[in-house]
Amino acid sequence: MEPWSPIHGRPFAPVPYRPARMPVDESLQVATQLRHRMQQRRTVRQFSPDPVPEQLVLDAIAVAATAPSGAHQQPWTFVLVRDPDVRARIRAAAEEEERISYEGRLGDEWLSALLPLGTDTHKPHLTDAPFLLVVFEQRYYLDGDTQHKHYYVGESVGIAVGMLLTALHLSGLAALTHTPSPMRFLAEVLDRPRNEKAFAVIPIGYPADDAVVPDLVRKGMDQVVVER
Ligand code: IYR
Repeated sequence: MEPWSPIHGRPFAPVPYRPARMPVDESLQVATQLRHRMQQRRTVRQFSPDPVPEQLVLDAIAVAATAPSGAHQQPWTFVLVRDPDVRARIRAAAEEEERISYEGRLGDEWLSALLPLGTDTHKPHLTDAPFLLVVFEQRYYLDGDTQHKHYYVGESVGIAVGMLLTALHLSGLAALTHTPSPMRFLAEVLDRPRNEKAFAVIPIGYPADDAVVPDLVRKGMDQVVVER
């Protein structure tokens, strides 16, 4: 059987990997700081109009694109939407889908799970945040008309988005992971090929001066870690 890789077209040769070993006390310091900084990450829904250097967003995308992926197929596309008209169309379509969702499509159980967060159909951040990033998962690889399977697509793109959110936060930016449902309109508005399916819409910027977030509590370590 021949090795197959859409990007490289050849097997990956084993090359030495010898990162300098970090002294343990330094590791512990870094880990504590990181843990503290990540505790401060919050999903933000009100953005400042203040401009954001595009390089910060590109650097965060570059971090996301280092994520591990099934068979190293890197099944993601990050569409950075600039055009105000396109953003207005995305907002209008998303708000229309959300209207149907909040008016009943979600069902009572889902709606009551959202009540503590206070979300609604109003999505001003889609047009107002300095950047709008739409992440697509590549359901399969498209080579002309030929389709090749991709593996663990949702897991791979989910990990990449997690890394993106971490990078944005550590660079001082705020983001919102928005998943309008259904999201088919995004592939249409952004003219994506048929192998791509929207995964999340991520407005990015600085929090508005008067931004508020729900006073939520994160699970403690004793609730998330089990040792055996
Ligand atoms: N997509 C809707 C509803 C929504 C769903 C979940 I799960 C959330 O954590 C938040 C919102 C919306 O964006 O309002």
